[in-house]
Amino acid sequence: MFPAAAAVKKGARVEVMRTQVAIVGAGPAGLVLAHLLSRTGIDCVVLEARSQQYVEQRVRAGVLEHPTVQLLCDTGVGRRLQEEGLSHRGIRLRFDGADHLLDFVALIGRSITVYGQQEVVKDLIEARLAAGGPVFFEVGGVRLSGLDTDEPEVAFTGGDGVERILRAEVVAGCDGFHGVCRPSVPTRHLQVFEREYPFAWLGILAKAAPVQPEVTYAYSDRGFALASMRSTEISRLYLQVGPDEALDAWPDDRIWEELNARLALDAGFALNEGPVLERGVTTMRSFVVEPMRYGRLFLAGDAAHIVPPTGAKGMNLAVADVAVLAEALERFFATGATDLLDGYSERCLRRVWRAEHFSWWMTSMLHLTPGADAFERRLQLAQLRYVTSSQAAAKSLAENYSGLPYGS
Ligand code: RFL
Ligand code: PHB
Repeated sequence: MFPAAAAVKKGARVEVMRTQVAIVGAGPAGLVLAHLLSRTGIDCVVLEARSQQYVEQRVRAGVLEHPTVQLLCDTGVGRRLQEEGLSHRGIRLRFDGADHLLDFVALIGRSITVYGQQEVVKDLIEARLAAGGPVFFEVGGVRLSGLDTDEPEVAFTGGDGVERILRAEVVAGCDGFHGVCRPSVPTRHLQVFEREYPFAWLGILAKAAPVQPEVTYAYSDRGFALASMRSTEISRLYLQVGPDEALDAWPDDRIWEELNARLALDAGFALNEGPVLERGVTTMRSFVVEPMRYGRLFLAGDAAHIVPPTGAKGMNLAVADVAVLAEALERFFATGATDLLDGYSERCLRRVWRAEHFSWWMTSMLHLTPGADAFERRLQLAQLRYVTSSQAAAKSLAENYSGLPYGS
């Protein structure tokens, strides 16, 4: 970081700092970007509203695509992921009382890895702090200004109560769907594309050994269920519920009973049950803003787009965005050329829209839409039978799920 200077503003002490890239948000997008930039000697400062402990414990995604795993391993933050991550050959689709394995390795030669998002976050924070890179946790009052100039600024209050101004050449808006970066862009400069779904996911983390060997998506007359895991001892399980579902309505017994009913197999199936360690309800939404840039502000990850979690794409898209952004910034700071920065939004959006389609398609195929008639149900079953019996259709699912190459 460049040396901080002290200035006096309206009687209060304001610390002015300089950096090349101000990164707002220490989720996967912000932390991977900071990691990639630091490796090429680009100075950056990360600002995070929550505490370190909070971001390291926030239970979210679990499936890493092949390109995400490759990027983390190739850039030196994949040691624990390789040791503790569960490498899976594919996924299972469960319907008609039977399991249908989609073996991605056999279909397209690529696997996926189950490794919790908070573990990725922990690994990245550890790497950043070990490299002496600044991360300001528990910041408040983040305000962006000068985005349409060459000297944007981010004002914030540090966790220590000190008012600070961060002067940068570029701001990376990695602050998620509810952050401040996207709303800092004048609305006439952004076009919003959006879908809400008439259901949500109730998710639990349980101290119970997973029974099924792969992540299993179940289509049933009672609604969708998903059986995933975090380790050989910890299960991650989800149930489709109403969009405004109250958690209180779901005592543990009801959750286990409903999961077992939706995951039933003709040959018999029962989950291992155990203490519920964490629970929450997630609403389902598709959302994209175009372009992913305004002046010197570049939006990445959930700040720019949201997918319903059925395709396991959200975190992977966040990593893909910042891989593209890091390459563009590297060129910009090395040569002053803006061509890659100018192409950032378009390049990301091609891949984003492919993932949006895949996530919407998986969601539509697997969930019970309230009020759906027999025609819609027959269409869903026809599609499920097709993707599990046609090599061509199975390959298409495998290619999308395991992750398309960056820039495609
Ligand atoms: P994040 O992770 O939301 O990080 C944004 C960070 O910005 C901070 N922040 C601010 N910091 C400073 N100032 C402000 N004003 C700020 N406002 C916010 C926040 O505290 C936070 O730390 O966004 P990012 O980095 O773009 O990463 C996106 C992913 O987190 C998200 O897409 C995934 O979790 C989505 N997702 C899944 N993605 C996958 O790739 N595979 C999966 O299997 C998968 N499963 C899931 C999911 C998301 C889920 N939920 C809970 C939404 C399953 C679920 C249930
Ligand atoms: C998870 O393990 O949390 C998970 C797996 C697959 C999904 C979403 C979440 O599609």
